[in-house]
Amino acid sequence: MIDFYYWPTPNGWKVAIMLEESGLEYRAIPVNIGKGDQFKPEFLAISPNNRMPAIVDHDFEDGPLPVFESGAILIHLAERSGKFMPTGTYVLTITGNNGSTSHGTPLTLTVQ
Ligand SMILES: N[C@@H](CCC(=O)N[C@@H](CS)C(=O)NCC(=O)O)C(=O)O
Repeated sequence: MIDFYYWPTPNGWKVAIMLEESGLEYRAIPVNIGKGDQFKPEFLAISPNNRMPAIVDHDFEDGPLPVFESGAILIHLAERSGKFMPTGTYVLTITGNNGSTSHGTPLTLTVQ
C-alpha cells in the first residue's frame, strides 16, 4: 500500500495520474496547503521541504519509504510498477527549471 499525500494542484495531479495508470494500490491523504497542513510535524517527517505531493511506500523491501518531489515519486512508481520506464541501462538527465542545476551545470545520472 502507498500513502499518497495529495492536494489538487498540477504537481499533485502528476502523481495521481501515475498511480492510476500504474495500477499500484494506494490511498489518498489530503494535505490542505491552503490551511497549512504542509507544516504539520507528521507531514514534515515525510516531506521536509513542506511541499506536496509526497508518498510513503509501505511495501518497500527495506521498510516504509517516504519519497517527496514529484519527479522522484514518478521514477519510484515507475520502478515499482515496471511501467513507463525503459529497462536496462539508460541515462537520466535531471535539470532545474532553467535547464540546469543551481550551479548552471546539467546533472546526469547513469542508472543501470
Ligand atoms: N518541486 C516540487 C514542487 C511541489 C510544490 O511546489 N508543491 C506546492 C503545491 S503545487 C506546495 O506543496 N506548496 C506548499 C507550500 O509551499 O507551503 C515537486 O515537483 O514536487
